[in-house]
Amino acid sequence: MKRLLIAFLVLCATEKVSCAAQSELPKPRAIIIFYADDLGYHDTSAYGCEAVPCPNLNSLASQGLVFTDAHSSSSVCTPSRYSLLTGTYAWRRRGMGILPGDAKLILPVKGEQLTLPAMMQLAGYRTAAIGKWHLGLGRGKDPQNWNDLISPSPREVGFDESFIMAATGDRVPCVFIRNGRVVGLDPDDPIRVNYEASFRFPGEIVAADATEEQLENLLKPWGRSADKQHDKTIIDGISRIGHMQGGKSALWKDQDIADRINDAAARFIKESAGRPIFLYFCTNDIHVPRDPHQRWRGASKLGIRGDVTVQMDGSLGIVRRALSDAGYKPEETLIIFTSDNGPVISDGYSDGAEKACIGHNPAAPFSGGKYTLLEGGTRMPFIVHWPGVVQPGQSSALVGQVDLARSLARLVGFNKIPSDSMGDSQDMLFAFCGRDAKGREELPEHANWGNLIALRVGNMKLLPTRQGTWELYDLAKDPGEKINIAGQHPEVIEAFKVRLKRIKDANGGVNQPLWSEK
Ligand code: NG6
Ligand code: CA
Repeated sequence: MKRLLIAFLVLCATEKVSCAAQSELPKPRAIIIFYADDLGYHDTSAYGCEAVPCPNLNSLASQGLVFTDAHSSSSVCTPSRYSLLTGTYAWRRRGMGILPGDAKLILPVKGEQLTLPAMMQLAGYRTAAIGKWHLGLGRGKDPQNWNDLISPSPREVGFDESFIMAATGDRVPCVFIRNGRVVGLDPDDPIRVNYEASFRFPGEIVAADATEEQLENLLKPWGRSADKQHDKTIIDGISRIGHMQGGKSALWKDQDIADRINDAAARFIKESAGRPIFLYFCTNDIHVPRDPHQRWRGASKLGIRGDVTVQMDGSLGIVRRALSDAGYKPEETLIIFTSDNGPVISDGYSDGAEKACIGHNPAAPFSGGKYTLLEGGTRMPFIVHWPGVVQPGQSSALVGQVDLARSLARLVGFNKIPSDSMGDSQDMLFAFCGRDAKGREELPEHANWGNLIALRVGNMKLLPTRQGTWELYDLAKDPGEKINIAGQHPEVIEAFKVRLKRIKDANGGVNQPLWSEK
């Protein structure tokens, strides 16, 4: 009885602390998620890589809370973005993976499930998605019509404004889409897209079929040796994944992509001045093809890959300047900087990165990177910047990007999350704000290849292999996951497997259909 009473008193005391802490947190007028693409834990000076100077990120890091154990939900793009925006694990959905550029929208639209942006709208924020999307567009069985209003698009998911690339820089269509319409499209030159490898548009010269001489003329010098996926339609001197015809006036120039995304963000911020905003800002950097604007060439000591990282840092500077110009004071502005998946050096083009990055482990001190289940796959640079509210420093709390949905809901005072929404998101607001040093107790990590799911419990990690065996690592002693201690701890393996099964079975389980298939 006495023990119960003590437990009760402790609980009350904790509750009191929580309430006090909650009321101390003001509601930001601007919330920015700055989402880099393929940026690894050790890819910037803010995380110790001096060869890639990122002054804007350094400033964010020195004034903000730098996380050392924050994770994307997956080691590739689409599932990570899906999880962040829905607060649910993407691996619950059958057929989830890296989407082609003509995929249908896989996010729930309003009325299907409450997403993070739709929640922010309900909480009174003006919302925007700017930059890389890669979550599909449109619904229905017919092929995508790029020449009309594309719907559903980010608008139906909860974004008031959008200026996006449909998929990735290396996938067609190579155009920007503003609020569901291709920007700069000439109706007399309609866009057609096809993703069948053997398909050819009449007269199309794809890199795969071209003669040496044609390649010489058509491709930028570094684009000469693209792999078998990236050897289709040539646009702006770079061969892509997929086929595209038409839309000449709307095609992007790769060296201008960052500037166009930055301009769209600055415009949204300026036009929103005075109103609360939620900006989901997704850079194309540092994904392939890496083709930085001339002014960033040579900006790093790590070649082209380092240069696009510095270009990404420039985007951060522009967003921050736009915020301050529009009157959003630093103490009213929450900026969350992170990346969608781990790093990759060579990803389809021989762009010189491999040679320039000799000796650079972009995920250091971890192993693996993009596509993998090792820590490098999902352990992300993650900085929370909110001067005056979040104390500068470092946090080793275990948190997931999937937790942003519920944490931000609490921050903005939204307490009507339907029972079918954000089911995998945990309220980690205090961890994100530096008031809880621990974060989650457990966190699944996902790799698309083989649809494998690892489980972190504290510093221990259970890792399934593609051969059907299990490995166990103690990351506190072995961050590089080199020493498999599964043999010594069969009981831990069994206990973790039970936990993992419980997580998988929760919230509708696995094998749920994609929203685009409903
Ligand atoms: C892969 C591409 C890779 C990249 C990736 C998507 C091949 C062989 N590789 O399929 O180049 O485009 O998809 O990256 O095609 S992500 O960051 O959007 O997940
Ligand atoms: Ca990515």
